[in-house]
Amino acid sequence: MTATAQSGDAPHHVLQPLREQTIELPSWAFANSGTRFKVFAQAGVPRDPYEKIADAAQVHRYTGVAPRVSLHIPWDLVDDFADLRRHAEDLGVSIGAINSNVFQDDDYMLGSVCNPDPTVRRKAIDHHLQCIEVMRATGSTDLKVWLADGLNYPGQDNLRARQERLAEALAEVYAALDPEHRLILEYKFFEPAFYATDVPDWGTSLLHCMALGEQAMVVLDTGHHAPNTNVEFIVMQLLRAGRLGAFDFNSSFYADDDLMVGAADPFQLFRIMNEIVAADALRPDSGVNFMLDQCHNIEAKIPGQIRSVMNVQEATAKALLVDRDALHAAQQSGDVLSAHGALMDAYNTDVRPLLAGLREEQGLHPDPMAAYAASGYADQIVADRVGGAQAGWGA
Ligand code: AOS
Ligand code: ZN
Ligand code: ZN
Repeated sequence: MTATAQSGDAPHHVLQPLREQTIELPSWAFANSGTRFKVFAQAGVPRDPYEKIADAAQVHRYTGVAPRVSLHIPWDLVDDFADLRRHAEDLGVSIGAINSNVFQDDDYMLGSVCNPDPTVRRKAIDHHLQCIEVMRATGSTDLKVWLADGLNYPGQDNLRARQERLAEALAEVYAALDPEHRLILEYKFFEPAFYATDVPDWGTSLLHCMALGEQAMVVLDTGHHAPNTNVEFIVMQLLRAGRLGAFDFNSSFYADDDLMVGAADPFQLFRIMNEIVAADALRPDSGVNFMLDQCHNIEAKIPGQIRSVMNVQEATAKALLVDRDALHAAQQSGDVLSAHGALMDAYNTDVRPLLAGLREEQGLHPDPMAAYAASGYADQIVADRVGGAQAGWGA
């Protein structure tokens, strides 16, 4: 039997966090993307950063919980970032994290800030300083750093020397931050390098963040772990350390699949959100930025993002429904099955009516997917966005 939760019955401690929750969307999710084998172009895809933000604003319009858009530099480079910021604000959204990109130039073949060549390191550091300027112009507060640096072969470079170069570069970038800025450092266990990655795991990211200072935090991309890694344990540990800066949510069957969050393993997403709720880290001032990092290769992009946002909301609602008193009592008395049952009862609750009720309370359509489909926006962009180069996953 599936229990159903309705918004009318749900207590304040379940409803209020859901009303306050926000999820940040990646600009690149709206552009054409694919694998290294093929990019399937879709009609109506944005031709520039302005159109990517317009599409992101549609996701916010129908879900009510996605008010920020992360940018990627230089993919989202424009002449006037203050103008791009105004454009976003006119559409009811704001600019979120600024993602640096030190992986697509030929210069970076042997790495960026870890490269043995100091001129390449200088170029990579300068790019991050440019990203901080973009943050100032757009009102962004998060500089998100993901480095493709690494080695393909043992002996290719000195592992320890690369860590020293990394620390030195991060320190220079960190020193340029404004007081309200954060540097959020993402880790990834492999790809594009296959032998050793310079920021491969949460421990390495955390060590660098701790050396930098309190404005440095770890980014946890859910697809950046070996299969079967207990990701919620990492979430808990980073929360304990006060250093979980952000998520890059997506789902993964094998590696960095960048599929819609909650598609591969909705139970894992619930377990992650359960640790967030248990640590009271859903609060908007908790410092955790709930971002998506996805690429929609074969599915439509705007509804793909809407579905992802809804999946995060559903996992959050289920985590909020966990009977914490019963769970604690069962844990304290060593009642293994009741403790596990407290989690499973919440996970198996159908929270869709509860979320539909909350949307109606906010003047939104209860079904964002249906409301978007009925809006005519998808046909409109196909008609409008003809000519010009479509923005791809990349420049
Ligand atoms: C790369 O694997 C990372 O997930 C980064 O977050 C990256 O910047 C993003 O996927 C856009 O390429
Ligand atoms: Zn990521
Ligand atoms: Zn990734």
